[in-house]
Amino acid sequence: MAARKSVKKTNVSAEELTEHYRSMLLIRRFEEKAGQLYGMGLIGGFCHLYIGQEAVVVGLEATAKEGDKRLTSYRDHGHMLACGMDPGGVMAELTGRTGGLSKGKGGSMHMFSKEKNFYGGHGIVAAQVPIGAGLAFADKYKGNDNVSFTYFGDGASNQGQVYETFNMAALWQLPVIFVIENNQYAMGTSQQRSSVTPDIYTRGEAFGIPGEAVDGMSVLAVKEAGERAVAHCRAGKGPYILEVKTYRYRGHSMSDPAKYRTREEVQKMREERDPIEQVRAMLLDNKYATEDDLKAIDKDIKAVVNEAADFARTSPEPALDELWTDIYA
Ligand SMILES: Cc1ncc(C[n+]2csc(CCOP(=O)(O)OP(=O)(O)O)c2C)c(N)n1
Ligand SMILES: [Mg+2]
Repeated sequence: MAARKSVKKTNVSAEELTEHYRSMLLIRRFEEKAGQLYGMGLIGGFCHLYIGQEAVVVGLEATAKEGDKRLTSYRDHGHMLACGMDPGGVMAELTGRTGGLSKGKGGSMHMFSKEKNFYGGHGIVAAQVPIGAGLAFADKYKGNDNVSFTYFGDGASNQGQVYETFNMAALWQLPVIFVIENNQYAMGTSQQRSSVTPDIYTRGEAFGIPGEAVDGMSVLAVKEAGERAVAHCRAGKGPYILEVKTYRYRGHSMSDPAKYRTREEVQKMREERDPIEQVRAMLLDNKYATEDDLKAIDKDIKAVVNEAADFARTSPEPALDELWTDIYA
């Protein structure tokens, strides 16, 4: 780690900052473990890690209330952990075991939770965007003030169905927050090579949807912007766009050779902008925590993740006749 340059003072409480630290660290350690299990051949199929992007979902979940909906793409483990889904259930789904949240039959990209209002896990790029607006439509129809956090990527933002959804969401003033996680790449294609403007948040202008760009490596900046977006939606003023500028440290998926960017680019981001290190520095600088306190948190989280991994290894594989359950035809 590079030497810290400046002391970061904050008005945020010790409790709140520690909670953000814990939530982000849980995602980081969980994903590192998932990467290891994948390397050991215990996880089959696709596996897209969220490492580097933790501040986005943790900052936004801090603005959510009971009843709000959330859904995202295939890069979904962090979203599930952040809304409180069981780490063991998520990990066991990755290894295809009966204890998994889809009984081991969905895998990394296909998990749901009615209890936590998590509506997937979507493998088709941008497919979740109209669904997110549909969930917002249902809440508006029922007359409550819930919002729908609809996450998608910079690559997905070039899809036609996003603009059809913007039009309808604006027309019907739906309480949907379009969260664009701009991690600068869509598989191996950098945003400069695929998009006419680096500022995706402006793309709602034609529909009268307000939008803003947010520093996605800062959990506090994300939370602050999220509060504005949530207040707008709960007040019945229609949709809102948050383009959260972030970065993924790992490849697009576990099978990505990552030839489209340099190691130095990734290293620079890790050293200078890491969302967890930023909060760690704040906790120490503000004397909210000692190095020992932080070590204890790390130890707790490692225990949770190890327990999840043990469960994912020992939960039985689905029985053969499970092939014929939970299917349409
Ligand atoms: C409709 C469709 N087209 C293409 C693909 C293949 N594909 C999977 S992920 C991806 C890139 C999406 O990038 P982005 O939206 O930036 O999300 P990120 O992976 O960076 O989180 C593509 C093209 C797909 N799954 N679905
Ligand atoms: Mg992307």
